[in-house]
Amino acid sequence: MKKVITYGTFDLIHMGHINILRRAKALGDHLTVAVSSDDFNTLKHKQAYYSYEQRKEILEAIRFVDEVIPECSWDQKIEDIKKYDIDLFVMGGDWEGEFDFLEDYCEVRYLPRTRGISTTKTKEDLSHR
Ligand code: C2G
Repeated sequence: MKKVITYGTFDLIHMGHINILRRAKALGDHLTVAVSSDDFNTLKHKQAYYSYEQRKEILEAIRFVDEVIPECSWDQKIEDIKKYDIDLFVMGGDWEGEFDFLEDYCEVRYLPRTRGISTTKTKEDLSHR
């Protein structure tokens, strides 16, 4: 069984998130999503609308997602890859190159971002209505 992992905040789920989850799952048999904790979002200078628990539950309801774990620090990826026996690490293209160091532990692939959509844009569009 080929196990895939991806990381993110996944706030206000949109088609950009769905597209990366669909493509990541299609590259293997099992997809683990590490969703940023509220404290880690603070470290990322992100203020999510939905709490960690809500974002976790939403992700668990998406049929491409098999397992959701917390992302609490920048430094847990190598440990996660070993602990969850991961074969493939996937991130959107905005992270191109940032996680190449993981190639010592598993395959690393960056997939093109979905153009024209982001959580920030969603919030801005809604605030101007
Ligand atoms: N994404 C995408 N297309 C978009 C928006 C996001 O493909 N239009 C992808 C991102 O590239 C990322 C994933 O969706 O792979 C989640 O995006 P965010 O929730 O913004 O996550 P981010 O803040 O990039 O956190 O340790 C890694 C970090 O936790 C990633």
